[in-house]
Amino acid sequence: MFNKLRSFFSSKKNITYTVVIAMFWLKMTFIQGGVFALNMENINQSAILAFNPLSSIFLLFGLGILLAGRKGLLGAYIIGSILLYANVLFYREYNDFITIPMLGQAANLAGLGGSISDILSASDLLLFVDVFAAIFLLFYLKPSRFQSFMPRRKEGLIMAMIAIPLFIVNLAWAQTERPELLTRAFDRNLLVKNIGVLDYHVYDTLVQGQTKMKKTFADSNELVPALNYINEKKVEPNSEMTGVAEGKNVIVLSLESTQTFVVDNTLNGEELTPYFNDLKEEGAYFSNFYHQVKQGRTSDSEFLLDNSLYGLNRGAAFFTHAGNEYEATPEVLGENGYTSTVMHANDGTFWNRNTMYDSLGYDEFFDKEDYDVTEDKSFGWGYLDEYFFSDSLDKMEELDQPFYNKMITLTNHHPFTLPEEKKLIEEGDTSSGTLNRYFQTIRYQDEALKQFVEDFKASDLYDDTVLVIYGDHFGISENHQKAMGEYLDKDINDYEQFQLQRVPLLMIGEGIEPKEYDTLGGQIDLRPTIMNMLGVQDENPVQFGQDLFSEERDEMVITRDGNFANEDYVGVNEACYDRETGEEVEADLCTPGFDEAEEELGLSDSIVYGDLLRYLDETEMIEEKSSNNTDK
Ligand code: GP9
Ligand code: MN
Repeated sequence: MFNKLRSFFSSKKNITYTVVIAMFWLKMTFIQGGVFALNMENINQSAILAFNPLSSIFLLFGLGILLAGRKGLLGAYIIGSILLYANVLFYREYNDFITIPMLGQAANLAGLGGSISDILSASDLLLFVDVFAAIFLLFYLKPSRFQSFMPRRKEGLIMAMIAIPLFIVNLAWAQTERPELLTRAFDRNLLVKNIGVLDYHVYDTLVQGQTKMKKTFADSNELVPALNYINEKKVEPNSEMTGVAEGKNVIVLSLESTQTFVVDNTLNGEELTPYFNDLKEEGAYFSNFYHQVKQGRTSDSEFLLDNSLYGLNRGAAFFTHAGNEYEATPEVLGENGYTSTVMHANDGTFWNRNTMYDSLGYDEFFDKEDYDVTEDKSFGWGYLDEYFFSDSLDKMEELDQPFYNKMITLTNHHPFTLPEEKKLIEEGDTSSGTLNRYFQTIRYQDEALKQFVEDFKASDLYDDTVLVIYGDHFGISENHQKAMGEYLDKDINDYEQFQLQRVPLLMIGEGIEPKEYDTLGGQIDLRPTIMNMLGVQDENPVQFGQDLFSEERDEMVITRDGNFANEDYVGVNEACYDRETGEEVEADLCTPGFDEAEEELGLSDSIVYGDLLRYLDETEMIEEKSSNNTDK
C-alpha cells in the first residue's frame, strides 16, 4: 500500500499532486509553528505539529477533486488558504481560534474598526504567493515538461479516504502527549497543537451540532445536578454586610480592559491611575479579583455579573443564548421595586446587547443613539469616556429611584489610541506598541473617572447610591508577554500570566468600610455580593458565586479556561504552582482543583446550553414535593 502510494505521488503525471500538497503543508506548518504561540514542550510535540496538517490536506483536497476535479482542487486550496489566514487575523486580535459561534457574530467584526488595520500586515501577502503558484501549476504548466494534470474524481475519493487513517495515526500519536484529547473539557490551543487548525474546525463543527441538540433534548432532570452542586457550595453571606445598601441605587461601572497591574504602578515615575489609587482607600478594594471571560469579552463579564453563571467556552452567550430564560439581577431587583438600566455609548446591536438586555430584564438601554456622539467628541472606538460619563450622570439624575445602572466605558480598548491633546503621559518604551499606548489610555480613563466620581459625589445621588467599579477583562494579551516582562521586570511564565488576569474591584458607599481585601474572587461573585448588600433575599438562586465578604467563602477562583487559583496553588495549563512563591510544584497537587473547575464549568454550561432555567419552577416544585414526602 505504502509503495503504491509512493509510486503514485512520484510518477511524472502525479508530481503536481506532490508539489501542491507540499506547498500547502509547508504554509500550514509555518503558520502553526511560527504565527500561533503553541508552546512546544518537546520534540515529540513539534513532530506532531508538523504531521498534523496532512490529514486535513488530504480531506480538503480530496473532497475538492471529488466534487470538481482540477478546479475543485484549486478551490480547496483557496478555501484552505483563506481559512488559515482568517485564523491568523483572529489569533492576532483574540489570541484564540475561530469558533462557529464567533462566525455568527461577523457583524461585530465591523466594530473592530481601528483594530483591523492594526492586525493586517503587508508581509501577509506572502501567505498567498503559493496560491498563485498553485494556479500556475494546475492550469498553465506546459504539458511538454510534465504530462498534463487531470485528476480523476476517483482519485479525489481515495485521497479523502486516506485522510481517515492519517487522522487516526495523528490522534493516537497526540494521545501519547495528551490523553482523552477530544473528550475532556478542552482548550483550543491544545487541540490545534495536536490535530492542526483545519481538523480543529471539523471538530468544532461537530461540537456545534452537539450543543445545538443539547437544548432540544434537555429536560428538567438535568437541572438537578447543578442545583445539588450549588446547594452544597452555598455559604452564608457576611451578615454585617447584609442590607448595608438596602433600598439604595447601584451603579456598576465596567472599566474597559482594565487590569490590576496598573493600580499603584508607575511609568517613568508617573502614576498610571493616580485617581483610582486614592479612591480605593475610600471603599472595599479587592486586589485578588479575577476576570473570568473567554471569547465573549465585555459581554461575558456582563453575563457573569448579572447571572453569576459562566460565559461559554465557545462564542458569546450574548449571541448564542440570548433567547434563554434567565433570572438575572435586573429581573430580581425589578421585583423589588428597582428600575434597571444600562448605559453604553456604542451601537445597540453590538454584541447583540439590545436583544440580550431584554432577556436579562433591563428596563432601558441607553446606547449610542441616546448620547451626543459627534466627531469632535469621538476617537477610535467612539464616544470618549469623559463625555460618556458626563452625559450619563445627567441621565442618571433623571432615573426613577432606586435604580440598578450598569455603565460600560469604551476608550481604553485595543488598539489603545488617543487624540494627541488627550495624552497625559508619554508612551511606554517596551517592545510592544500596544502596551506602550495602553499606559496612555489607562491614564486618560483615570482622568475621566476622576471627573465622573467628583461630579457624582457633588450630586444628590451620592448619599443614596453604592458605586461598584470593576475591570471587564485583560487589555494586554499573551501576545505581549515579552513586553510585559520588560515593564514588570520579570519573566512572564504561565503562573505570572495567570496573575495578570486580575482586574480591579472597588465598592464605595455608606456602610462599606474602607479596607483592602486579598480575598480570592472573580466576576462570578459580583451578583451574590451586591444582592447581599442590598438585602435582597433571592430565594435559592441558581448562581455559582459566593458573597465576597463572606467568612465561609471557598478560597477559589476558576477561569474560563479551566485554570484556577485556590488558597495554596495556582493550576494553569495542567501545571501546578505554589500560589505564594510561584514555584512549580508536583502536578498532582492541583488535580482536585482542576477537577472542581471542570465540574463547575460543566454544570454552568449545562444550564446555558440546555436553557435549563426554564425548568426552575418545575424543578423547585419537584424538590419541594419530594421533601414533603420524606417529612411524612
Ligand atoms: C464595545 C465594548 C468592547 O461595545 O463592549 O467590547 P470588547 O471587545 O471589549 O468585548
Ligand atoms: Mn471589553
